[in-house]
Amino acid sequence: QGKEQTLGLIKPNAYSKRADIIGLIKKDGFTIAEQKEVTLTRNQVENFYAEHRGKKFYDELCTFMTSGPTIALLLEKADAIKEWRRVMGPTSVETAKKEAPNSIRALYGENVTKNAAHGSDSPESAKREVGFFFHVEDTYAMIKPNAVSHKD
Ligand code: DAT
Ligand code: MG
Repeated sequence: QGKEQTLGLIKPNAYSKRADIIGLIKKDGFTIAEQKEVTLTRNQVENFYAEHRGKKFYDELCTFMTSGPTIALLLEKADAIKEWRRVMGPTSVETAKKEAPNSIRALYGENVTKNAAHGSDSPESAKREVGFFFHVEDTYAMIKPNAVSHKD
């Protein structure tokens, strides 16, 4: 069976637990093909989470995501997109603690905003989100702090 790729993020509230979380990821059989640490700018987060623009939690989400370093992971495994969302657990930490007590969000999340991890939700979003953090030279230079943006 062919391996699939997905984007995983360790969000700023869980940065201090990154070693534990990366340990769980490896124990669950993922290959970490690429890894980088980045403190996202407001503009980068607003682009990354553009699908949520206009929702009532959008501003709080964007503020949180710029509050400290994020670890971006290019994860590989058979059925990686679904598998990674299973390992992360539900978006709501409350629900995660009830329904998936060993999940990353149950173990390391604080609330629905500071929920420790991100994972792509479809092959289309995985392609976009992997491209956002990796293979920057092939897409828009949105992450590399010194790169020239095509939009300037
Ligand atoms: P997921 O991260 O599980 O894919 P999502 O795409 O619906 O969930 O939302 C993106 C992030 O936005 C989520 O990880 C945390 C935040 N968020 C979602 N719903 C929220 C809510 N009702 N209140 C506060 N933050 C929310
Ligand atoms: Mg989502």
